[in-house]
Amino acid sequence: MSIVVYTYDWLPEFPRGFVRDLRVRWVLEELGRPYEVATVPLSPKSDAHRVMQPFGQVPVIRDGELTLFETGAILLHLAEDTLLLPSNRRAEVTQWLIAALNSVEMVSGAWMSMMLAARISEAFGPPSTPEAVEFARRNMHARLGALERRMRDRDWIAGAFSVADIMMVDVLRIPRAEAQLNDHPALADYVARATARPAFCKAMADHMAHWQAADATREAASA
Ligand SMILES: N[C@@H](CCC(=O)N[C@@H](CS)C(=O)NCC(=O)O)C(=O)O
Repeated sequence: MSIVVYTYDWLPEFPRGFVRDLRVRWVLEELGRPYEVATVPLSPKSDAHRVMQPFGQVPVIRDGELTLFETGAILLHLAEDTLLLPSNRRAEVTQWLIAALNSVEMVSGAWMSMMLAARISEAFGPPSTPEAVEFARRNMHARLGALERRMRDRDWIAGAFSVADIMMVDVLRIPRAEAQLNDHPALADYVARATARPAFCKAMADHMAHWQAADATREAASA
């Protein structure tokens, strides 16, 4: 039975390409597993959505009888018993997948939300909070520096390419898009290497096509 990946029915331009259904699509492409995409309304959030994802977020997957949210749990579930989570490297790969979420994304996410707050306040007032953004940025770079040192002498984070690389690289894509990897060349190369993979390219093309189709549906509805 094919897996169903839930994402939003539509989103404005700026988060497209970074919505976390991308990491789920990427794993499925790496594994060559077919999947369907279903949508939940962005606004207002529906009760049916909150039953599947208590925080009203995406992605969610349905795999047979199982409904699962949290991309960490989804990636581990999908990678189980595959080359993306081999039993002889299971502990190490899991360690790095969790490091992506809990040590890197935790600080890059905090920095990102301050950046967004500062950008919004620049546009609409009250005054922005540059010191707070700078504090979060330094915090993130301390973590990125440690990761940079590890990636200087290896291609992938935990031995051969694994589900931990999918998680880590997807977390690093936002700092890279905001030019935060310019002083971390090993990390920039790592992201470039991973995102050159055919599975990533296919996942990204399908992810963006979804948003283009959503624009067309919206335009047709408002015509
Ligand atoms: N920890 C969650 C985070 C999910 C998340 O932040 N989803 C975003 C899209 S990438 C979302 O739905 N944001 C809208 C909201 O929080 O209302 C995971 O990894 O699945």
